Amino acid sequence: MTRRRVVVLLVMAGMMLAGCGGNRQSPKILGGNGSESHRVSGLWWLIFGLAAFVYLVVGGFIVLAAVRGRGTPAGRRSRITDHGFIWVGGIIAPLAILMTVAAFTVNTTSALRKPSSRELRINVVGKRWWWAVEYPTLRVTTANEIHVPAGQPLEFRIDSDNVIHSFWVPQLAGKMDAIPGQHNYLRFTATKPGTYRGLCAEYCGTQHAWMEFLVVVQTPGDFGRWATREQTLSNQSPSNEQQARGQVVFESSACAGCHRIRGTQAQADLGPDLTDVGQRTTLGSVRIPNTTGNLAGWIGNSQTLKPGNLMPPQYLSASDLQAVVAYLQSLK
Ligand code: HEC
Ligand SMILES: [Cu+2]
Repeated sequence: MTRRRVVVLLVMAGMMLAGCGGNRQSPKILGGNGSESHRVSGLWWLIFGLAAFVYLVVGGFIVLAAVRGRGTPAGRRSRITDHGFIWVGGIIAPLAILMTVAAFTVNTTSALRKPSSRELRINVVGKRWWWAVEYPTLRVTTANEIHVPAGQPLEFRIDSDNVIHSFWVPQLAGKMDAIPGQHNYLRFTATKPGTYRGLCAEYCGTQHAWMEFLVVVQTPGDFGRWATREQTLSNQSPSNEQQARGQVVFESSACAGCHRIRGTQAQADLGPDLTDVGQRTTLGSVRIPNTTGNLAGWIGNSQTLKPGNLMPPQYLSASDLQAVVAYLQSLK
């Protein structure tokens, strides 16, 4: 191999490996913090191991052939050994390896889809470009940030009311398409508390790249407290004058035509449910952190942050905007 070829190969390997490790925030495919991803990465390593083995053996023969050269002209004896070699190397070994892979794949696939009686059902709907989240048994609705208890089997029912999206949390489970007019189910158990990033894995329009979400895996106790808090939010009333004014502005302006805040006049579903927006850590499907400045900026003109999204700029006076921000922040 010439020196230039070696350099080119090294650069290419470096580029391929650059995708691994590093940024802790990025979703990892072989994370294995959910029952499903654990099984999938187990299968992945098995296939990788077998493939690497085959690669080394074949590579070894190629090296051997190159080193040995043609040698003496082929006689009768070597032809007979070639025969056995083709039977074993060309038919028996590939068959055994492929059948092993097939058996483990079928086994893994059926284990992934097995329903359990203790499941927590979560309905997720892919919107343009955000995720609506509902816990039918808990009577809780939220958006973009999905809280789940560790250790309990989860059943996600995935839908879309527009184009096809795909729900993917690499560290917890495989992808599941969100298809209009069809319920798809994704079952897994998250094992380790933490916040995991999810994303839309099917191109769905201009803001596809900003259609992310978070899965917040909590201990069962923390999750129970979160759910109880969510259930009481609709009985909450503003605790000061500014927040009360914010609520009036919200209910009497365009906001109420697109958003729902349980327990108020705002009961629309075009935008995310804002009943608990004060406890969310991000806005706009993980576009920006949920801070006072970002919240005001989003309401004023979210088009600069997420061009083409379905929320038009809102023209509020400075004091109305402040009041709405204070009101929304109190919803937690
Ligand atoms: C025409 C419909 C529409 C109107 C009017 C509207 N919104 Fe929205 N809003 C949306 C949509 C759609 C999104 C989601 C955008 C995305 O992430 O792609 C959104 C997102 C938001 C978010 C971020 C929520 C989250 O968790 O990501 C906030 C906060 C918000 N709107 C507040 C308001 C306020 C306050 C008003 C009124 C001043 C308002 N909206 C008016 C449609 C609307
Ligand atoms: Cu999408």
